[in-house]
Amino acid sequence: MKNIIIDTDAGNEIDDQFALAYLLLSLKFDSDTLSVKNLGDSHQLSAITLAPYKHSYIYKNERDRATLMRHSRNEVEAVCDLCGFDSKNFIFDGSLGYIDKGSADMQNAAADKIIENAKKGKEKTIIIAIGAITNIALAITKDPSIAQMLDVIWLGTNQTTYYSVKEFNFKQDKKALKIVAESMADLTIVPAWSVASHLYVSNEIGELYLKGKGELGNYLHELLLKFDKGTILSGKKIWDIGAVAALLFREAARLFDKTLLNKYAAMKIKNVKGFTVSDGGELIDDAHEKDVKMVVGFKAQEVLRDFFEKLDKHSKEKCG
Ligand SMILES: [Ca+2]
Repeated sequence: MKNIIIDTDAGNEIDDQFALAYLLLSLKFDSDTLSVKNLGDSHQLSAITLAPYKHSYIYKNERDRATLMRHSRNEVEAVCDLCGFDSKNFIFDGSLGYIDKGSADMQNAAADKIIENAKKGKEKTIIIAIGAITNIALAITKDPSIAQMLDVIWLGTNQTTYYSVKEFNFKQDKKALKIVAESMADLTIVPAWSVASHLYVSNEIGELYLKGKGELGNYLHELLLKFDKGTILSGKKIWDIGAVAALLFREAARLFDKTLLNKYAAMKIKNVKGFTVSDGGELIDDAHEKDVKMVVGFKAQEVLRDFFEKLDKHSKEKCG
């Protein structure tokens, strides 16, 4: 059984809530769209860890980091509850500060949980990381021996062809990415622009596929409406489900043949040799031996369809 940890800053935006729900529902239901059967037979969620963040789009005036982390915990608890997952003893607070700023908390429950999982598993622990990558870097710094037992899928940076790579998750803690990229951990990066940015849910889509889809659907719909600008196609990029999708696409490929990844899983990945972060905070390559996997594209509409199908199944199950 492969252990999965999801590391989230759920109090920041709304996409983490979708990603957590997508992961929990994907452990429960087969995917008709992506041809992934029984993910829950081979994978289990073993912890939810909370990442630092410095401001919130949904708790607008809040700046206190400890309060922001409590907001994340509340959001995680709410989504787990609506998915029928008992989150008691599953949520672990992470660092409030960043390695970049020299303010990271070396002692934190999230990093300890990551270390514990990496050490106990026969197989690598998968970490779906959808915030600043601080907790994972801290775990590796604290016990470098665990790095080779980590398989990190991180939503962050932008494609290098985009005008800037300084995306929110990356720019909060660049040194953390440097530590993870240069470690022995497997690292798959799902860039925000222009990969996850295709995962756009407009109000019109929300009306059709979120609203009325059980309590979970209504909760996610309410979150979406926080970004309603009252215009046609107003909505939100649900970036973070891209990291869960990368795991599902990979599983779809594993079930067929890895060499057929692009054909069956509809996700294109390139290997970047020696990928890391320069002292000046820029993304560079050829700096060391390890390959990092960079997702350069996937069929976003398949991901959204898969998510909405699973949400529909869940709502029907809950209703009766
Ligand atoms: Ca996030």
